Amino acid sequence: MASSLSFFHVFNIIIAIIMSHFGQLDARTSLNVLNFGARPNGVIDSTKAFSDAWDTACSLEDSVMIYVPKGRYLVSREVRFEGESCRSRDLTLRIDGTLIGPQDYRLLGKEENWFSFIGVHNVTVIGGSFDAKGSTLWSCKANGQNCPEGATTLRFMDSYNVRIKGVLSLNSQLFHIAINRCRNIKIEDIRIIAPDESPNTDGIHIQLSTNIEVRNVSIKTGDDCISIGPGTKNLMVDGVTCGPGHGISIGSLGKDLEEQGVENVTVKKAVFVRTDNGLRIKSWPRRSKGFVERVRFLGARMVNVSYPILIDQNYCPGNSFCPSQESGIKINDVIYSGIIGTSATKIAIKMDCSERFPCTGIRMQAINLTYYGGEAKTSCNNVSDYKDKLVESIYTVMANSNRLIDLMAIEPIGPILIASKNTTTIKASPKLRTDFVTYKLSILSLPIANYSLNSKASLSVSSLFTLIYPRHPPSQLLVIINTS
Ligand SMILES: *[C@@H]1O[C@H](CO)[C@@H](O)[C@H](O)[C@H]1NC(C)=O
Ligand SMILES: *[C@@H]1O[C@H](CO)[C@@H](O)[C@H](O)[C@H]1NC(C)=O
Ligand SMILES: *[C@@H]1O[C@H](CO)[C@@H](O)[C@H](O)[C@H]1NC(C)=O
Ligand SMILES: *[C@@H]1O[C@H](CO)[C@@H](O)[C@H](O)[C@H]1NC(C)=O
Ligand SMILES: *[C@@H]1O[C@H](CO)[C@@H](O)[C@H](O)[C@H]1NC(C)=O
Ligand SMILES: *[C@@H]1O[C@H](CO)[C@@H](O)[C@H](O)[C@H]1NC(C)=O
Ligand SMILES: *[C@@H]1O[C@H](CO)[C@@H](O)[C@H](O)[C@H]1NC(C)=O
Ligand SMILES: CC(=O)N[C@H]1CO[C@H](CO)[C@@H](O)[C@@H]1O
Repeated sequence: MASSLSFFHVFNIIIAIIMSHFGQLDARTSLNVLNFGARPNGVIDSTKAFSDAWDTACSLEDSVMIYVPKGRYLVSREVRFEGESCRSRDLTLRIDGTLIGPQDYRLLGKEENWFSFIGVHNVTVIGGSFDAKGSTLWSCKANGQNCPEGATTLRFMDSYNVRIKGVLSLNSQLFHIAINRCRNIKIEDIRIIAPDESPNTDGIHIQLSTNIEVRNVSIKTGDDCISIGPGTKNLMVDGVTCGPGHGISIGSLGKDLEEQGVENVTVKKAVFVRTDNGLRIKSWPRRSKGFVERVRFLGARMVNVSYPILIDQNYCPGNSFCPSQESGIKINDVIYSGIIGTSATKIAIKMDCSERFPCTGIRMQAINLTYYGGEAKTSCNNVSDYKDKLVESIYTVMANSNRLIDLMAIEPIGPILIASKNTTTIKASPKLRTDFVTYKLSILSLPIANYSLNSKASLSVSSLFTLIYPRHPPSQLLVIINTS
């Protein structure tokens, strides 16, 4: 008897464990916006339904999902999702439908945002299309009428632990996505679409925020694809296609005297198609305590880009607000590695730094930018220890450009270790000679040899690329293993 009791006891415990295991996935409370009065007919305004669903979700001490089924929902005013009084452990906004802005641009145009998330945490926005119908506002602006500034489609402020995934933003009035004073934000699998000529429609704008990841995003828009403002720290952008648009910009910086710096930014695997700029750092020529430190541009392909690599510390659109000053922004430790493709202008690399604070620690390797009309050129002002003449050597060899995207670069300190996708590692010890450098390579079982400037490695599976910095010990050697 006792043993059969304990049998049932064990059995019950097992059932309970299984239930709670699945409970993790299923037991979250799900709220359907249709039950709050949202109508998927594109006609009846669902603004209040979204706010009400959020308020209810926040009042629950649970994992809560707000579900937006397929259909078109008119949302003609700002929806503010405020987190201050949220009790839920985490909240998911799952959207299968399309949210559409009002025909009359003035309704949204007078709001700052369309969907704003203020002071939220543990929030996921997954799926959905946001069609702000910005074109009527842009034409108003193009006609120079008295137009409102417009609303940002999705804004996150003072928030942390947020994930935005699988969202499509169409024709925003102003910015598509803005991140302000946030931390731990993940943006992934996003598509952003607006025409070339749409004004101030930055794709993703980030400022005063820490630990931000942007992965696998495709951005076609009228302004910067990604703009990185003051106070951005620990940002990883991995996998972005940009164009049309103004490229990826750090800046504009230095508008204010008191300004936080931009620190530890990595942009990996970027593709720019016919954009105005590729990788840009820009600051106003104004006094400022801001700075840019530790930036890594690793692997980018340019297709007919006007300024593939640009540092512009004399950024002054319309020549207003620019007293004749030098930028106070100190730019230091920026690496460009594996930047290839075509420039639409002769000057493929332009660095116009502050005379007062010349750029320091600018390093380049494996750059192969060509210009249709002839040789691409570099223009450099006030870059410390960087002479125009030497720049020629930046144009290094690159055999299989398509594979570049597979490269990983590492810290340019000490011996080199670069791996191709085929994880074969290559070690090299730089040895400084008088004015150029020889590398000693040992590539697994391949012969050890010395290779110098522009020498082609006679290795069956590899091609050798070097960047030679006379006067400076090169910090990195880039080798591409051509596995095809
Ligand atoms: C956010 O989620 C994590 C785990 O997913 C949980 O540990 C934490 O308590 C949540 N934070 C809040 C403020 O609810
Ligand atoms: C990248 O994002 C798109 C949606 O924009 C998605 O369809 C695709 O599967 C994603 N790719 C990866 C590798 O996650
Ligand atoms: C720099 O940012 C990356 C994320 O892109 C992060 O993993 C790393 O820890 C940061 N480094 C420092 C020194 O904070
Ligand atoms: C490159 O872009 C410019 C406009 O920026 C255009 O005039 C030119 O035809 C393009 N060249 C190629 C080869 O696509
Ligand atoms: C640079 O890239 C072009 C293609 O854009 C290619 O034809 C050329 O061979 C490359 N140069 C070197 C030195 O690898
Ligand atoms: C490499 O160069 C050094 C001196 O520059 C020389 O002593 C050494 O024998 C060379 N090694 C090979 C494998 O050629
Ligand atoms: C990776 O490289 C090694 C030698 O460098 C080669 O033997 C191997 O076949 C390569 N693997 C692939 C998948 O290309
Ligand atoms: C110190 C230095 O190199 N200053 C240069 C900064 O750039 C301006 C504009 O090209 C030059 O005139 C300065 O000589």
